[in-house]
Amino acid sequence: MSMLTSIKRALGIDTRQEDYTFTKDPRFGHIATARVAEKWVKTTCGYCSVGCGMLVGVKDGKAVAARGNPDHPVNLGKLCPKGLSEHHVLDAPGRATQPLLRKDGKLVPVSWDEALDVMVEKFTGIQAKYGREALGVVGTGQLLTEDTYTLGKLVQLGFGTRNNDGNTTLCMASAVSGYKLSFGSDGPPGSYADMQAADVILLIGANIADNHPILCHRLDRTNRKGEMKLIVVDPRVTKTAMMADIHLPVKPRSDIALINGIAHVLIRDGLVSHDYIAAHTDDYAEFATFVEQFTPKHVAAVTGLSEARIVEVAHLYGNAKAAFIGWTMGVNHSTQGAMTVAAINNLALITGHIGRGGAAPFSITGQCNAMGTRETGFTSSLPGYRKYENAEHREELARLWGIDVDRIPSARGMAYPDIIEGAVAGKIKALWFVATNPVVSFPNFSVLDQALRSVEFLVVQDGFHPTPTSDYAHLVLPAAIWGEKEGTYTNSERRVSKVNAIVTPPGEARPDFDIFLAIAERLGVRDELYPGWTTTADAFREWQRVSAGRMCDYSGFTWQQLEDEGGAQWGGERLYADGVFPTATGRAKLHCVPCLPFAEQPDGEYNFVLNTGRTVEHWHTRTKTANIEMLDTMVPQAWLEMNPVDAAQLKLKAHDRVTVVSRRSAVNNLELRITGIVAPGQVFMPFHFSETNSNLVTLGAFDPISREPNFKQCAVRVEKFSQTLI
Ligand SMILES: Nc1nc2c(c(=O)[nH]1)N[C@H]1C(S)=C(S)[C@@H](COP(=O)(O)OP(=O)(O)OC[C@H]3O[C@@H](n4cnc5c(=O)[nH]c(N)nc54)[C@H](O)[C@@H]3O)O[C@H]1N2
Ligand SMILES: Nc1nc2c(c(=O)[nH]1)N[C@H]1C(S)=C(S)[C@@H](COP(=O)(O)OP(=O)(O)OC[C@H]3O[C@@H](n4cnc5c(=O)[nH]c(N)nc54)[C@H](O)[C@@H]3O)O[C@H]1N2
Ligand code: SF4
Ligand SMILES: [Mo]
Repeated sequence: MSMLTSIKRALGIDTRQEDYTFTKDPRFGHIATARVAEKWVKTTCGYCSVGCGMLVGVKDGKAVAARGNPDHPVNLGKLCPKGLSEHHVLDAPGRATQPLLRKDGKLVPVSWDEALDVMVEKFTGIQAKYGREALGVVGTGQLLTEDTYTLGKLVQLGFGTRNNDGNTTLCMASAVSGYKLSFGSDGPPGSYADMQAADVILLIGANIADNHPILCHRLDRTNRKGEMKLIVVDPRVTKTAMMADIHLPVKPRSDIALINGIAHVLIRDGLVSHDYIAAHTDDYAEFATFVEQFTPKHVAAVTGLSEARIVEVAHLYGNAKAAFIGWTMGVNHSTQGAMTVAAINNLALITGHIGRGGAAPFSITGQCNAMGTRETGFTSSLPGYRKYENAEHREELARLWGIDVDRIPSARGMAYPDIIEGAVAGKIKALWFVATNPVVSFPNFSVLDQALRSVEFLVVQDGFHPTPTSDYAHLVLPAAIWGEKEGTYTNSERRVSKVNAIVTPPGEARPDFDIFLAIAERLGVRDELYPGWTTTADAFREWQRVSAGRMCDYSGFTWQQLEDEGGAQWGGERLYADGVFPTATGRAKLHCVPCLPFAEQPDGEYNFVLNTGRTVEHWHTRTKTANIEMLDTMVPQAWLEMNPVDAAQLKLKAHDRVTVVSRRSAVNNLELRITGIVAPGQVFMPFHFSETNSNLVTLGAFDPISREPNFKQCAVRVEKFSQTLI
């Protein structure tokens, strides 16, 4: 061990990171100073949709440090623990470094040429045999916008299958559908700044303290201007609920009753804006009649809240100068997700709390580029929020691309859950997963397992291997990840930000974009679909032309400007300031939304409602965060939260190991946490851990409109874990 290393060790400095240099000082002896990176690369965080700007320090070709960009308007220099440790992902163990092809049952290394030749041969062979739509593709909200746009063209126009969707259907689909139902188009109307301008903020099913920490910072009391009231609607006492002025611990899935009840009180007590309703909405009379039944008494019975609380919250919302509603997965992850979003939009519309500073119904997105996927589309919409069923939209795209209009589908293909069920039913024979890990993230694992085993050819394109999903693959394509490629992400407030390459990808891993072009080449469509393209900048330029004049118009942006200015928001700070909506009448639609019980109610045998979600330290299926030591050691395993009343009844003690059993399967060996965070009759577990996979027990029930799964409620029982049972 060198003397320098022993000094570093003695000082408790991590010698592996080599982030320090030492100088001799006559007074203090050796002094450690942070090693100055050779350069700092500006980029955007690749985890969540807050979209923090960051600077990554590079030394000797390695990323050695990450800092918040003090000039970035989103985060003003702050980062959460995942952002601060994000550079470690670039040399984390477990990266996929070479293409692997299954031969005689085993995944063996092959050249890129062989890998892609086989892939194209298999896919086109299967399509020739079973029809073009026998190929299903599932992408992600974690690719660059340029990647997603390129992939959409490849799948829909190159392979000619409509069955193209993304993990975003497990996430944002209900918000997209709800916005379309109310406003005629997707597009979150507000901005983060509205959270500081609002005098009332209602957060529904959004635990932003864990999941959007830097956005949450804007709500911190020290950041509050004036007398803002924070109301949090969540069955759990989350960290965010603990910050609230009013926490509404609603019974699971009673949100629609609460929202309709608020509308009832607003109308009853004259707190609606008749001017806004008359000028900018349709179907108010029907709506007002519909919510008559949602009296405070009725709503109190459904939600478990007191009548007085419901009236108090309605009055706060109705009397606010500017009220903001933010929501995330507690709303979207439901068989009634799309309609719950429409109900939220109703509140904003009848009070005119939309299109003004501080006033917006705002879907907080999840993944770093969930928005980019929505805009470039080719899943539930055509690129640029165009509609499959609109002939003019299709013709416009055909003109822009110089192709025959017949090649553009006039209806969307299968959504993600339907692709999976289609594989089980023998309709989908080949599957391609790009940057998603469904074995951990898709509900009701046994059906997915059947699907993955049923297809004739399964390709998994991922930055890591093995993953629980790549273990099933016939072909694994090693991809570059965040920090190894260049392009843009769009955050929750429609801010398009620049993402830069910091290091080169490990081994033979290649950027997703390069992989798509190489496949297009083999399909013989490269010149037609991507004329002269070599880099993602080419994709960005075409996307600018395709989005020009649309709501999500990128035509005025340049990459340089996005990098220099910390991004730019398409649509400006807020949409619908003029009250004109992209519907046939130019008015928004009010919807009558019934509150239905969730699909699988607890009973004598399965007596708990299981809720699943997240914690600040981990990202989704942990392919990244399990490999970042400082994050994984903070939260190394999953747990189950249970109320003390239930634990006493089941004679369980803190730290007991338990098994969660549903009608479908069981999750073994979870640590029990006895806590008032969950109400009696409910239990909660994080979904991050493949070892204790929550989706073994969750339910395969989907929203009929958005196709989003009902991840947040299913019926389970809890037993003491017994080693002998496994
Ligand atoms: N640290 C971290 N941050 C992340 C992610 C991550 O994996 N880790 N993932 C990102 C992604 S993709 C997403 S989509 C977001 C998700 O962000 P969130 O939506 O905040 O995350 P969840 O924990 O899934 O669910 C939010 C809350 O919904 C509540 N809930 C459950 N049932 C109901 C109900 O019936 N009604 C109401 N009102 N609430 C209910 C849960 O108790 C939970 O507290 O986070 C993003 N940020
Ligand atoms: N029970 C339950 N299940 C849930 C949820 C829940 O709350 N409860 N939440 C749902 C939600 S909201 C979401 S968004 C999903 C997320 O579910 P997934 O999409 O399955 O989650 P990730 O772990 O983010 O998977 C992304 C994969 O892409 C790889 N990857 C990362 N970057 C790149 C890249 O640039 N290129 C390529 N090719 N690969 C890359 C990663 O290694 C990882 O394997 O989970 C859903 N599942
Ligand atoms: S809040 Fe989200 S975007 Fe910001 S540093 Fe954390 S994970 Fe990254
Ligand atoms: Mo998500």
